[in-house]
Amino acid sequence: MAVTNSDIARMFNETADLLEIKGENPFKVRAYRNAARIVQNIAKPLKDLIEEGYELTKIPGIGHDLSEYIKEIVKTGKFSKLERLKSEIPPQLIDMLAIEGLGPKRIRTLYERLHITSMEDLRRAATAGKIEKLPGFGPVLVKKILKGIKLAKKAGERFRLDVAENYARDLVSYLRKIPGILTIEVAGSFRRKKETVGDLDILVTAENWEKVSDHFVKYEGIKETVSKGPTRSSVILDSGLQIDLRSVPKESYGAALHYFTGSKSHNIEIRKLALQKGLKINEYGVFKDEQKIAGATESEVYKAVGLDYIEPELRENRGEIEAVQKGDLPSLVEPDEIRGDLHIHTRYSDGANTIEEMAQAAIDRGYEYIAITDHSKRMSIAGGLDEKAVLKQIEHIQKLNQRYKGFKILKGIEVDILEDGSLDLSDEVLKELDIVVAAIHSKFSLSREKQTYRLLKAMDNPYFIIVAHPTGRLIAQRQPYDIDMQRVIEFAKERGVILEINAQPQRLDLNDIYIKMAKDAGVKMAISTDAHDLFSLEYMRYGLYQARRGWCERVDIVNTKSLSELEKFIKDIKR
Ligand code: DGT
Ligand code: CA
Ligand code: CA
Repeated sequence: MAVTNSDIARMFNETADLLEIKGENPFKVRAYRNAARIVQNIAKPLKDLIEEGYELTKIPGIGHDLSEYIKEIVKTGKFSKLERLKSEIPPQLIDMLAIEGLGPKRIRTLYERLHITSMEDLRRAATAGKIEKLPGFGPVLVKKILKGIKLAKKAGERFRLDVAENYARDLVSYLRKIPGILTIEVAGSFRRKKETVGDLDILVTAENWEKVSDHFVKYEGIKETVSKGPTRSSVILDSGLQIDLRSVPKESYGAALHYFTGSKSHNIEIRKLALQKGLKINEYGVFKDEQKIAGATESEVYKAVGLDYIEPELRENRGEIEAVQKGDLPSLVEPDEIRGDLHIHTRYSDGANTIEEMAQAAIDRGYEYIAITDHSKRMSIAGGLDEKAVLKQIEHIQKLNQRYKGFKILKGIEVDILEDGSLDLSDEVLKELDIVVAAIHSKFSLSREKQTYRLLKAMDNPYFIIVAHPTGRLIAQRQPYDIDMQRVIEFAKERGVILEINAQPQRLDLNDIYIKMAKDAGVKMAISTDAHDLFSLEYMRYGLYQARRGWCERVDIVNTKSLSELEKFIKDIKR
């Protein structure tokens, strides 16, 4: 069984939920939720770490018990504590967790007070007006629950790119071992690096499809085989992720890859172009009067319709076809152009590693610089720094910098933007720092007017350099706060400040659309990992994908600059 970090995190979260439904000790519940968060944040598969003989307890936050649980899950694919809990709780109570507005606490109340154990019980009690009278419920919530019961039946869930990547990696390495398999490639939205994917579309070329398909449906961790056919088989994994596996003839590979990479609306535009040239295009090739004229490679397909190759990240029908026709397709920013990371936490606030460890990990990645940006005082739950602590950290960094050659730690802060748009530290302290990253962490529900004013006012501070995670969204968890991004972008241009592309796969904030808007407005961006441990420096690539989807070139991204260029650029922002 191919166990990913996301699988482990999911099991820990489920365990926490079920313990809470049972009314267990809140500390125990919280311990599992913390564990899930830690596991989810480790960029390297725990399975690999275990195989390499790495001692898991060395990972901050993972103690002896947790390390044993992880080993059990990786080894067996199951978590016995969770299995036991599942057998003790009516299964439909667990399903209710998927309903918006129903968390473990409320489910417990429903069970204790009204003896609800099934969706049907729930629906009936809701319509009979019994639920709205319970403490912590009310008519608005009951409406939401009734809607949720319907939604739960459809549940069109999408998967975050990093989560899908975990599943894809393991499945592809399983498929690779099948004898006679020649090539494997994941197409679809996954190849376009969309922030979430609906399903995985995998293309294979093989000597014997039959055999490949037989092996495929035997993959461990399959919940359901949807279909098994002559050119395509589909399964659903335990996590709910659907996999479409397709067999492609070698001579049509490029045409198939192009077709199944999409997007659908990009494909439609390409097909229109082909028709204008008297050509027909489909997943088997490009045809002129029934004669195949192209199809082995994607470049061939594009060439046949008179175009240069278009990178998958651009294939969203957002102007890429006109651009390529005019010869001004962007030359997208590349991973090896990134020279540093400008948003990093350490143990000084809520990070798991020391400054020294983060710096070493950055040096190992070949970076020229990082900015240490711990939280400011208002973020006291995260152990934020007051003015004295900032000055102490500055001294520490200055001392450390004497050690390095060709590498520099920039003295920074992630300063909290308060409700009125002022910053959480005084200018006297901010001016001692190389780089001030600022973010909204509270009062998400302000009106659009107020929220926008709050951020613009903050950006007007003379030491303000980068807006961190500008919209505050968490993918599939939290909506962005209501803010006029058009105005934020205009003001960023006017004021010369930098917008962050937060690379954490659950944030990706700015998203691809805003990135393109910012680029078009001439605003510079920083791709930053917001790393809270050294593994998370790996997140850089997720930010890069979105930057590429937003048409960014090297010049649009400030952390492609050399240290001296960057220092000059920052100096010019300060007033
Ligand atoms: P997803 O899975 O919702 O994240 O998005 P995609 O883009 O992976 O979409 P999916 O899985 O439905 O289909 C994979 C690709 O197949 C899609 O990007 C383009 C191609 N495709 C699917 N249906 C059609 C169609 O009706 N016409 C054309 N031209 N292409 C299609
Ligand atoms: Ca797909
Ligand atoms: Ca599909």
